[in-house]
Amino acid sequence: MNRGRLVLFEGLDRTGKTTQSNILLERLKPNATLIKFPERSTEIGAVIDRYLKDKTFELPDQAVHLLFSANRWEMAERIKQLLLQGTHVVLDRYVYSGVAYSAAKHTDRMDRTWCLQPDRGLPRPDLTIFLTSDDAENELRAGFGEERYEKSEFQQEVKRQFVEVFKALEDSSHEEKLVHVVNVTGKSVEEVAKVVWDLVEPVVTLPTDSTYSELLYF
Ligand code: FDM
Ligand code: MG
Repeated sequence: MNRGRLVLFEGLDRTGKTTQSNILLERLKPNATLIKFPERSTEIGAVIDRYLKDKTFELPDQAVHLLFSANRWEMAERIKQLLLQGTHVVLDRYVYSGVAYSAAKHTDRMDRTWCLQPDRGLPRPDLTIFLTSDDAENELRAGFGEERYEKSEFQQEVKRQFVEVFKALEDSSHEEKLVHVVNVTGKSVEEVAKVVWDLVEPVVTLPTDSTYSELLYF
C-alpha cells in the first residue's frame, strides 16, 4: 500500500498558512488529516498556549523551546501511524518554526545547533512549503496580532532565521527539492492555492516507488 505523504506549511504569522492548510486538506480529503503546531489541546500544549497568551507568564527560553519540541514528540507516533496507514498528513508549522522562533531570541548559548537537537528523529516532511510575504510586518504593525512574538521587529528576525534553518536542514540525499518558497505578496488566496496544488499534486500522486517507500526523518 502507498504510504501517505507528509506536507508542511511553514512561514511567518499572517502569511496564510492556516488558510492554505485548510484548502489543501479539503482537496486531499477523505484521505488526509491536518495537524497544527503548537497542538494546544495536549497537556504540554496547554502550557504553551498560556505562555503565548499571557505575557506575565515567564519561562526560561530553553524550557519553552523544549516544550514546543516535546509537543511535536507527543504527536510523532500518531503522524507515523497515519502515514503508514496511507493517510496524507498536512502540518501547519513544525520543526522549522521551532528553530526559527527560538533562535530569533538570541539567547546566550542557545544557537540554531542547540535548537535543532531535540527535534532530531522526528518524521521529516516529503514537501515543505514556506509562505513568505513582503508585507507581513506591515500587517502586524496594523495591530493584527495579540500573542507573544507578534511584533514586527521580531518577525523580521524570525524571517532571517527561517532562511538559515532551511539551509542547515537541507538534505542533499534527495533528488527533488523538499522545500519550496512561495511569496504570497499581491496574490489572492486562490492564486496561492493554485501554486500550492502545483507543488503538492506530483508528490501525492506519484506511486510508491523507492522515493516514497520509507519515511524520512530529521
Ligand atoms: N512557535 C510555534 C514557536 O515559537 N515554536 C514552535 O515550535 C512552534 C510550532 O508559536 F508565534 C510560535 C510561532 C507562533 C506561535 O503559532 C503560535 P500559531 O501558528 O500562530 O498558532
Ligand atoms: Mg499566530
